[in-house]
Amino acid sequence: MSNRSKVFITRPIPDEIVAELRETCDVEMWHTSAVSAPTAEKIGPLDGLMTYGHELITDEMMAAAPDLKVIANVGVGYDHIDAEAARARGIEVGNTPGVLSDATADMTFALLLAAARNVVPGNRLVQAGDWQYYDPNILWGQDVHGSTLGIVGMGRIGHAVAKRALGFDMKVLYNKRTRRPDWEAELGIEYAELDDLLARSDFVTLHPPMSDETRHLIGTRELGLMKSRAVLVNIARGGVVDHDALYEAMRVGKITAVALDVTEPEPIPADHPLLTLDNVLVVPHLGSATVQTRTKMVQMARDNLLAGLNGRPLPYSVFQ
Ligand code: 8YV
Repeated sequence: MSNRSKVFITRPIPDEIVAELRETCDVEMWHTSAVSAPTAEKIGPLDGLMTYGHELITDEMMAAAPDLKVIANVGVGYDHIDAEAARARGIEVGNTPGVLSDATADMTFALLLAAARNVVPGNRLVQAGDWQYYDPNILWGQDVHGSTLGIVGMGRIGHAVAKRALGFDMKVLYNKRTRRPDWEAELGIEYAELDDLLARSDFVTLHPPMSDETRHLIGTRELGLMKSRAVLVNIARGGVVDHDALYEAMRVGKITAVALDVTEPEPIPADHPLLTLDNVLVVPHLGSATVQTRTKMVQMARDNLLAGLNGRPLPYSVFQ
């Protein structure tokens, strides 16, 4: 009987890392865009699983996999994995914290600036051949510099966003379950209760982890508290914002613009009502999508996977 570990990778990763894993493991990797969600049947024979994407990994699937030692997630958020069930079954779960904070903060600012300054509608207009003469009265946006930014969910990514905001001379408010007086001192940022933050901010960016507590954190009531000129950016998880409430708010122009890196569900259906609105910008979950960052994330996941398969502590365990 072979003592090579059986490993499954849910999305393509760079060839050199697959080759490295193949030195000691039998590796199967989904290659096409027509991937289906992992099933108990698929996971059943595995020793190790690398998740790249957000398909659910349930207790039922783990129950079917008596030899599964490790789930190595490519990404920091692991709400799609039932980690408590994994822990109870003695399965290690690893993620990739820290390495993607700066890329995700960069993308937060890309979305914030694009939404504030009509980058996408402007491009659409030009591409449509509708730029016939210079019109000084179209597509006025909102000043970013000197405005107030409210950061909801102040972890590593929120911290990186705050640092960028200071370069734009923004006043920064933040909301987090546990206050960070050290970050307040370091960055000159101010703690605010959520309602207060929403009422005072010109820009609100969302970064909390997905949980029962943060599901639909932003709904009709919260959108109602925001300034009419406000811009909202969600780069956390789609479920943090109630999309029905958001559609209604954006339809009536309750706030100026929203930019979503994440949606519920993902992908957002092409006929989703939100996509009919000009003040809604949606990109396909690109927060950490840079050559440098995604490469490092996959390397970290590889390190977690190999450690778990070899009975060593994971370098980046979600249980630490
Ligand atoms: C990844 C993310 O793109 O890290 C996360 O939580 O959502 C993204 O950076 C994703 O997890 C890749 O699977």
